[in-house]
Amino acid sequence: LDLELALRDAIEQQELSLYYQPKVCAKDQSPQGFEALLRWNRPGLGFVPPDRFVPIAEDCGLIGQIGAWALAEACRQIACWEAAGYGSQQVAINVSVRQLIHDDLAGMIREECERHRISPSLLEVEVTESCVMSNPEQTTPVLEALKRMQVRIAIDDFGTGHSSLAYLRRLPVDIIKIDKSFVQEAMSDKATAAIVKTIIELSKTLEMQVVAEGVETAEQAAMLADNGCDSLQGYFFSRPLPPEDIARQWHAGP
Ligand code: G
Ligand code: G
Ligand code: MN
Ligand code: NA
Repeated sequence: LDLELALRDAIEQQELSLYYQPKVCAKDQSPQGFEALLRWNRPGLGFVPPDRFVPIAEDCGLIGQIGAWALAEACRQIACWEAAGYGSQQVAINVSVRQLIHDDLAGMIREECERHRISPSLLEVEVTESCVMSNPEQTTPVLEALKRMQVRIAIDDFGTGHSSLAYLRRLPVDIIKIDKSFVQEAMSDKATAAIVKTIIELSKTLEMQVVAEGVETAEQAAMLADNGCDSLQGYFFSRPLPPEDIARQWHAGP
């Protein structure tokens, strides 16, 4: 409850920020875009992990406000990097099921992209399988509306939720993100390695891009590239960083 009150304040006091984690091409490790991740820095107390405050925000109805802020901030950042001569960068945002069902996400994205004069095709929306499958009748039309606007759709944490493969085929999904738990176990466990290969093959069959999350070692990166994974993300390449550090370490100068 304390945290809920503090979180209400955090929005007004501008204590929230976005960090960005690079995604690289598996073949040549060239940068391909970024995932935006919420950070809450409480004055004098340090960072509260999103695993703690996002569920609270979802339960108490603050996630709409926070999600709207994150979307606007990501669009502002894309425009800012473009203006600085860093080119058009692809940015993924994480979206909760409430935002998908109760907010006019497509309308909000259209508005923010117009405001900042950026192409909606630079945005990627990450949703979990459980989020989509919990209410396919309501979530599917939203995803289809986003798709028509050329927003890219990624299924996050793939393999951990209740997925329906039959349903996945009919969703307008562009990208599958292999959950980091599989990536981390694949080197020591044959069955998990087989799951990773199967997800990669599935994504090829469905003509989707496949991204591996949680890549922490060169061995994992090599195994994933050898098996045809398209993109890699994880601490081996970079932790999530504030935008100043991204500009310094990841954007080639103008
Ligand atoms: O940043 P970190 O890797 O600790 O993120 C932990 C969790 O918080 C992840 O599951 C991530 O999807 C979620 N998360 C991070 N940023 C956002 C956001 O902007 N919106 C929502 N809904 N979830 C987020
Ligand atoms: O659920 P989602 O995939 O949106 O969240 C990504 C989470 O994974 C974030 O909390 C991010 O900080 C974390 N993360 C990103 N790369 C790595 C990694 O290489 N190892 C581990 N353990 N966590 C990672
Ligand atoms: Mn994510
Ligand atoms: Na994930």
